[in-house]
Amino acid sequence: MLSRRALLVSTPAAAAVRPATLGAQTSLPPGSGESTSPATILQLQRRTIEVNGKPSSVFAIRQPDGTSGIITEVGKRFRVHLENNIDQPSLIHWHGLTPPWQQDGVPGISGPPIAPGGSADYDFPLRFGGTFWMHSHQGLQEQSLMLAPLIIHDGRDRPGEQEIVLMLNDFSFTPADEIFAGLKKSGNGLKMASAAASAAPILGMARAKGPDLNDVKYDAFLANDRTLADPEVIKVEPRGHVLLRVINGSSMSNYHVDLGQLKGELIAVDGFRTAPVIGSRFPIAVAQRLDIRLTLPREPVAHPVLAVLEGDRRQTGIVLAAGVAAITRIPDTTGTASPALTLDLEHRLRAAEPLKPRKADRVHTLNLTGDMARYIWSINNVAWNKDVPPLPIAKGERVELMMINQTKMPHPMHLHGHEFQVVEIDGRRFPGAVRDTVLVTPGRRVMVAFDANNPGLWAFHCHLLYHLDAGMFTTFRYV
Ligand SMILES: [Cu+2]
Repeated sequence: MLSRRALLVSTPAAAAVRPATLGAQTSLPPGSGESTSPATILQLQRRTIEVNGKPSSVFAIRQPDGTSGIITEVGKRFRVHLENNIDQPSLIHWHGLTPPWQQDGVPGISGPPIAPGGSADYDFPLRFGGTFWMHSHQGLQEQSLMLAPLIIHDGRDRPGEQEIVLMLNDFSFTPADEIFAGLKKSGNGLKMASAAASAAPILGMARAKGPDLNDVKYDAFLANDRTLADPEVIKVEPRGHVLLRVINGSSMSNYHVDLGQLKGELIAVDGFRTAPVIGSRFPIAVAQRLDIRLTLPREPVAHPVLAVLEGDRRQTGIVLAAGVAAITRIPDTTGTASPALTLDLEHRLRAAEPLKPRKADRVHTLNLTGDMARYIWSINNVAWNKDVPPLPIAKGERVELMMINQTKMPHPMHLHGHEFQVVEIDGRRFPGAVRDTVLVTPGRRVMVAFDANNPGLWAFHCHLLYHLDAGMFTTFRYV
């Protein structure tokens, strides 16, 4: 008999909310979970942060010693005991990892949420290293910072290199459910009405009138929980080497990371290595990560590392202080608005370890659709509900997903449980980046390929939190 240790949710209340689709939770293969290293304890907590001089109650995912999230190593097992210490159900998704499907942390798909006071255990091998993160997939908790870094060290870490994690978040004093209600009531409806547009946008319109960005107006943008009024200042060495791990943990906001005078070497996206790209400005969509290697100049200077909201002047960031350097106040708006994110970098990225070339066994066309006036977001005009059947694929197949954005908003599309490779943009084939979240900008067509090597029921969705909640979500299933 297999042991039943895949995901043990320890409260009866939680067990009552099992997902119907694939039945009860199953087990890990025999022999797994035999590691003798103790599980890392992670606790879902409430905490108070101060934003713009005002206190705000938000969430945290922390170890008992206060460490946010997890730093571990490739080759080790991901052994975690997750305790829900908040007063509402929750479940955490290990974004970018490839666990057995029952441990993927999507309520109603992978398993039930953990009831208040309950806990769950996770145990699976870490197949690859890189910059990942974890976040709640329950309701709108992610907006209240129920998220943390998940860093897996591997051979890319150079000796003597200083590692800096930069977590980006959008922040509002308005509760997330009120934000969502506001979007449904008036948000995009007004914008669309004023543009005299129909509720069924077409490709040509999306291109002709320009994108529709930032449908939530945030009170602040955070870099490691702080704004530029009081940014985190990190000591670095003149001539020192830094590996900057940028995580866009925002609910709705895409940015350009701006290194100012510094030139960085982008070496990985979403944890997966790419051929290096040198630059001082890199786009990062919601849920994506960038690994950027920096070499600091010899002069003692303070180097701001900023993230500028797309299509907007607002920014956030941290300061790298090399030696004894004067630190001047950085305004939270730039002089000129940042452009919308494009697919230019995506076109240029080349995977360091691409998928083996192979013809697709199956292609799914996924039209990204929406009714902006009613704030309903959908895939192939179907807004997710529990009766939507999973898309079929079969074990061992090479699957290609053709995503066609028929809306005026950009959608960062995320596949759970598998890494994919970007293989085509607007009909042009190329061996692009391996990653787990790709931005599909308005009117564009992006194709990704993946190998169906992790059977189960898997989520695929737009990572903009309110689009996801409004229905731009579907599933794949195979055994
Ligand atoms: Cu979306």
